[in-house]
Amino acid sequence: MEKNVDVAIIMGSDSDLPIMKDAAKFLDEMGVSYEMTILSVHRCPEAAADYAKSLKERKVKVIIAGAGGAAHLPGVFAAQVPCPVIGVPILSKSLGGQDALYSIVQMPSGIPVATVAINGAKNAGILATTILATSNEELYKKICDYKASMNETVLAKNKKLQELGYEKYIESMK
Ligand code: RP5
Repeated sequence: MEKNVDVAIIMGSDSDLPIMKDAAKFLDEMGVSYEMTILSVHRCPEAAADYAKSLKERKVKVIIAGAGGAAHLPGVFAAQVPCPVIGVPILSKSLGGQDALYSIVQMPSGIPVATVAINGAKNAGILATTILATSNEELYKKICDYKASMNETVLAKNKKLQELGYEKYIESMK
């Protein structure tokens, strides 16, 4: 029997994995349960449809779907599973990821896919966690802590810039 998870990370090919791992990494850091799957709605449409059915039956809460080129994967899952779908357009050599970006973001009315930047898998992980945090106090606190730590990091960098000046700052970055 398939286990239950909060998030399903799906990608169209193993060539997407080096990017999509960033979503998994963030979910690991936040302690969010997920599963990762390689499935193509073009190359293995029946297996993809079976998996969409399984996600619906298991009431998975968020889907992160990454694909490149004519990137139909996020939209096809959004059409079949009643949970938020976050699409990650994967950079391709030929059109610089714009093919996937437009394929994912330009969904017809009625079937939305929340689209992050080209190769923006980490942001997809953050967004998925933020969605789950709306009904999970522990995750809500973790997201607040994450944002607070970013805040501190930037303020510390600015303090250093004021103290060192730009030349020494750049030197310190080497
Ligand atoms: C898409 O085609 C995949 O999501 C991948 O980004 C792209 C290329 O796939 P491969 O030819 O590398 O398997 O379906």
